[in-house]
Amino acid sequence: MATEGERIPLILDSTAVASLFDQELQKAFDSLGCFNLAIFGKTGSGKSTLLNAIFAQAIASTGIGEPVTKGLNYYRHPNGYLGVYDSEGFETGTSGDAILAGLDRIVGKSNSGPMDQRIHAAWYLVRWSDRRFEAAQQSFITGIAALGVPVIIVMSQVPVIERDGEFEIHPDAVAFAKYIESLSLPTFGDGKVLLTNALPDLFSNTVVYGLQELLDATYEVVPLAAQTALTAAQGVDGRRKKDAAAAVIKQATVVASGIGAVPIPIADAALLVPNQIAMIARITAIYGLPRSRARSLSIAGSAILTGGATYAGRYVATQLLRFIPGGIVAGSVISGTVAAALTRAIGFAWVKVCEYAVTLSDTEQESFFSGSEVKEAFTKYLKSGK
Ligand SMILES: Nc1nc2c(ncn2[C@@H]2O[C@H](COP(=O)(O)OP(=O)(O)OP(=O)(O)O)[C@@H](O)[C@H]2O)c(=O)[nH]1
Ligand SMILES: [Mg+2]
Repeated sequence: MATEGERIPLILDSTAVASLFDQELQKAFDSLGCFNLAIFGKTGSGKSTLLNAIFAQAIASTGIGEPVTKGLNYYRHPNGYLGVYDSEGFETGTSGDAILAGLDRIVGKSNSGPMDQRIHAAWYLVRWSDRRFEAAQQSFITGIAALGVPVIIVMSQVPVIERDGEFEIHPDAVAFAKYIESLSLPTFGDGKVLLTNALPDLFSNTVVYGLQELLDATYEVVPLAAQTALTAAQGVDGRRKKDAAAAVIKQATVVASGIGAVPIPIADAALLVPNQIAMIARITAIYGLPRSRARSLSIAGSAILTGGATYAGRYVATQLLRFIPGGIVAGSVISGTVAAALTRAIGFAWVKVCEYAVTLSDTEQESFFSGSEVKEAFTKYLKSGK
């Protein structure tokens, strides 16, 4: 980041910009840390399905998995911000005891280590149609809670029908949840049961339900240090991503107004670029983009950076400033205010690009970022955002 009086090399050539972006993206992912979730529930209860719905990406198929203890695999997302302990094929009883013993070791070890190695939360899934909640399940949940890991009880695959904006939840599921709640287990909300359905079912009119509530509950139990990573990893709550991005933009505008405190000639608008690239990289990371690490190069190499931030630097002189009050200052210089406004405009245009990109499938996303589409979208948002 530049301070007054410091000389910054002008980096307008595409290779330098691309490699700077790559470094900044790596830094951005690193500074997010990692949110670690443990997920339990009998085989078929819907663990993998729920994970895919909340994190909007198949963690088990994209992440690198390794068995950490008997009955428990650990997957780390390639972008680094999400770790999942998945108890695939889990049954209660002796295998539950073995997992608890293993967890005890993991938790004991990680609690003395860095924050991003701890287990920050556990979801325990009960499939509504099981209609039975065994003593072994109860003692397993109590066991995890006793390790100091906050547990959230989730009822899964609950049939929910939406009619005129009202949700009809299967009454048997409600009654089953009430029963479990009456046990007042040592979990989130004193044994509260969150009802969810992670897959829409056209045949029975069942809609996706309860994901936002589960996410909100998770934020409540997760330490602040892991919340930024959770914001990047989750794919349900766009508001939280946008707020995090807005905070990044705010910081970057402060830096930009510092750079412009000594008014800079329009031709030197590129002085603002390194700061803008860092901002764009941090926003990109908050949106969990690119979904696969292998794709970061195609983003960096894409026209957005050479044609994006630097382009905007030049664009400033011709178009954008006309729409910013006091934009063209006597002698064609950019003031601190204008530098800030420009950086802000770039930040929010990039947020829109990211908001759009996360709605795309993996293949669509890849072609979006590697073609000219991304640049066109960015330019469009930049012009419409003034
Ligand atoms: N309708 C509906 N079906 C679901 C839901 N969750 C899971 N299923 C279905 O239930 C089956 C099992 O789901 P999984 O997510 O694989 O279950 P799991 O807990 O990961 O199972 P294991 O990995 O074997 O322990 C799949 O056929 C899913 O499509 C849900 O919320 N709604
Ligand atoms: Mg599974």
